[in-house]
Amino acid sequence: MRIQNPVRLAIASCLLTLIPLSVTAQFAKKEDAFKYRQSAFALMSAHMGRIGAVVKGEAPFNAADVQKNAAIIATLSELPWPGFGANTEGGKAKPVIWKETAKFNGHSDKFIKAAADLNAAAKTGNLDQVKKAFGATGQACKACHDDYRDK
Ligand code: ASC
Repeated sequence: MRIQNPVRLAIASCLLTLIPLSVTAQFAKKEDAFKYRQSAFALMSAHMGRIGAVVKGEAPFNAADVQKNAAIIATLSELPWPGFGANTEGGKAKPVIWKETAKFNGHSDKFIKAAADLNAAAKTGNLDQVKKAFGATGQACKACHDDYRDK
């Protein structure tokens, strides 16, 4: 096998980053959209849980670990939304999402902002700031679940 030319590899990886998220998030079947968005939420929940244990005093405060978890949540916070495109009604999502898109997008924007704030708070290494931002992020999760997720 021929050794890859590193310049070609670099060009290829640059081109890949130019593929917009909207292209990578097209789904052949609506079940694929359910799986995609639910996977993103499940991962966020796991990483919220890790910070939550610290906030509740059930786990020791390790600033570097909290930073890693917050950075992951901030990245994941952007992912589910292209999974709520046209013709993807169903799963645990209430049909009203597709009737009040602007309101739903308002919730997702607020959540993305809260997750970015949590990421910034984690970088300070200050537990009180983490607690405050974690509470706000949890509220943003809950606000959307109350209106838009089936129990
Ligand atoms: C979490 C998680 C949620 C939200 C919600 C906040 O960590 O998994 O679904 O926060 O419980 O009220």
